[in-house]
This record gives sequence, C-alpha cells and structure tokens, in this order.
Amino acid sequence: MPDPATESDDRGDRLASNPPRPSASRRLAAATNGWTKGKPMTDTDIINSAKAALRGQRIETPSWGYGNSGTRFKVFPQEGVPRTPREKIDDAAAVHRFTGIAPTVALHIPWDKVDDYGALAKYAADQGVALGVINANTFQDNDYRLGSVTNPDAGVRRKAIDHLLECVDIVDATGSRDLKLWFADGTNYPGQDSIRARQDRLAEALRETYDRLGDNQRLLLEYKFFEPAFYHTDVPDWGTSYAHCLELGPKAQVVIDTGHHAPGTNIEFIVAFLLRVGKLGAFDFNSRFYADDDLMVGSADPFQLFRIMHEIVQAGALSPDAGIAFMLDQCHNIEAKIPAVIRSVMNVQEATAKALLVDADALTAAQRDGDVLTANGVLMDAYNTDVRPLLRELRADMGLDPDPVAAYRRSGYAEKIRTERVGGQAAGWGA
Ligand code: RM4
Ligand code: MN
Repeated sequence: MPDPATESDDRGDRLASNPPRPSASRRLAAATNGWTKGKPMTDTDIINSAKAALRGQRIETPSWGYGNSGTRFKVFPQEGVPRTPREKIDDAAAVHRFTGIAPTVALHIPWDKVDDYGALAKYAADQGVALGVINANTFQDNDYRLGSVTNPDAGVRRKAIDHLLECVDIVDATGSRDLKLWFADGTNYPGQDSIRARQDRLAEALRETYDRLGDNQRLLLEYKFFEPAFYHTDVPDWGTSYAHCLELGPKAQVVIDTGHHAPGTNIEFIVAFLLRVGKLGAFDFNSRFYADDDLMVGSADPFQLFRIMHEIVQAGALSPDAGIAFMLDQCHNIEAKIPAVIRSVMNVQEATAKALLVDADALTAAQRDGDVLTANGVLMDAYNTDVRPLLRELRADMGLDPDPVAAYRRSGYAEKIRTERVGGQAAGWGA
C-alpha cells in the first residue's frame, strides 16, 4: 500500500494507483515555484486558501510577557523592560509591526491597573494595537492564603468577587470582549477544607460575575491541575471548567492553557470535544517540559501544537469570526523578551500553516475507508512540510519583512528601549 508519508521513491507507484494528487510539500512548491502546470486546480486552491487564512489569523500577546519574570529561585532582570502598561503596549505594538498578526494585547489586573482605561485603549489604538482579554488576579494578596472565591471566609470571598466585578468594569471601559479567570484556589492537605463546599462557593462567585456581563461579553474559565495548591485544585481540569461553564450559560467558555495538563494528556482531544459543543473560548499558548514552565509555545513539542491547530482548522475555528481567542501566556526568563514573543507568534503561525496544508479530502477518504496508514500519512505529510518559504512569501505580500526576528534586531528598537527605559520600577514578578 502506498504510504504518503514517504514522498520520494515510491511516488511512481502511488501515482499509478491514485489520482495525481501532489503531497503537501509539492503543493507548496507549486505555489512558490509555479509548478502548478497540469496539476489539479484544487492544489493551488489549497495554497491560496491557506494563505488567506494565515493572513486573517490573529494571535494575542500577554502584557506580562514583556515584564521581568523568573522562577521562585531568581528573577534575572533585563534592560529595557517596560515600567508602565503603556510601555508594555509599545512592546506589543512592536511585535505586531514585525509579525502583522498580533494586533491585540491582553491585560492583567492589577498589574496593568490605570486610572483611565479609555485613555489606555486610545493609546493602544494610536500604537496600532487594541486591548484584548482582561485577566483577573486573585492570587497575590495575603488574604488569599486559603483561596480567593473558594476561601472559607465569606469576607475574603466578597473581596475576590468584587475584584472580578471590577474586571468586568474594565472589560467595559477598554472595549474588550472577554474576562479571563484563573484561580490559584485549592488545598494542600486532605481534610484542609471541604472540596464540595468549595465547589459551591466557586459556582456562586462565577454566577455573580457572569450575571454582571454585558450581552457581548464572555467569561473564560481556565483550569490547571496543580500549583500553587498541591493536594487539590478547585478548577483542575477541562471537565470541571466545562461543567461550570455549562451551568452558567452561553457566555461562559473554557480556556485551554497548554501548560496546565499532566504529562501525556491528549490536548487535541480536549480541543475537539469543546469545539464540538461550542464551549472552547480561548487558548493560553505556551510550552512546558515539566510543570507550568510558560516557555515559548511550540518549542518543546511543535507536533502537539500542529495537532491542536489541525483540530481548529478542521472545525473551521481559525478565523476571528469563530470567536476563539488565541493568546500567548508566557514569560521569558532568560531570553530576550520581544524577539521571543515574535518567535512564539511565528511558531503558532507555522503550526497553523501546516494544519492548513492537510489534504482534508484525502484524509476524510482514508478515514472513511479505514485506511489507517494513509490517514496518518496524510497528516504527517502536512506536518513534515517546510512552510517557511510560504510564510516568507505571505509576509512579503503583507508588506512585512519575511524574517520578523531579523527585522526586529535590525530595527534598533531594542537599543532604543534600553536607553530610554532607565530608572523607575521595571514591570515584573519581582520575586
Ligand atoms: C496562571 C494562569 C493565568 C495567567 C497567570 C499569569 O498560571 O496561566 O492564565 O494569567 O498565570
Ligand atoms: Mn494561563
């Protein structure tokens, strides 16, 4: 049986028994080298529609990714790090200038607290970007030692809920659409608190927040299976998040943070499941080796990222109209931050390009025929395609430099912020 995964020597046999359907990399060559002559139109169509989809792709960057960060052992400060929300917006705007597909920046409250959010939104617009998802923070106050919205103390719960409501006000003021919630809540010891009562408290807090949302606003609920609580977490997994979102209503959706799963978890299954039921609201993209490392997305396991994007593409959920917020949730502890964010955006873009090159017709046919190896081969063929020439061409079409990282390095922006941002308090965890 022909195996499309090996696209070289057995090609003659394949072409003899199958219609002349070029592999993904040959289709790509067709688009970039004018190889289309005599080949089915559909192949060029795949390339063109891939390019159109890539042109419309949107990836949101996190304001906190531009600040100093580190581990609990050490934060290594960097020069030129932003000191204010406006300076973080400047950096996000720089990433967008070089990538062309990162026009929004997520804020974290209170890290990005300002007096006038309307003015901040206007400032962002003047820099060529918009403010995106508003992230609440109920994990850094002394009061939250035993939890925030699930704390046994009603007064602490009230304080946490008030913060969530304040964040909805900020969603209003910034013109954003989404409020994103991640809770550090949980317990460290069996018996420490009632797991079940904490679920009731969580449901109450979510309900009050949900009811405060405007018609076009959403509550996005993130999950994480451990840390900082280690015995149990109150929203440990997608099932818990999904159940709460279902109970809340249509404006509540699940956030998948790729770093928040146990090793070996099949994240693309979660993506497929939630897409099918209309409950996938957003991604927090990053890469992990061991824990919640928040390293550059696609760096450890680009194949996993491809498999995730394949589910997105197959479900027609890539376009911004589908309503899924594709965000990065990363920190750059030892590497230069802005080029690392640029690289991360490109990693998502590359995985997406490969997913767009999957020959969906061939895949469906192989799946229908129960042809396991061909089906897997179709997927691998797309994954093994070098999409960098296509993306370079796309960027040139978009009026961008084909090599965003090199263009950033040449731009002088890094030197500029290094000399300008002297004094003041650099943004960061400050650990
Ligand atoms: C959390 C979670 C949230 C992010 C914070 C900074 O672990 O992933 O999404 O807002 O980190
Ligand atoms: Mn996250």
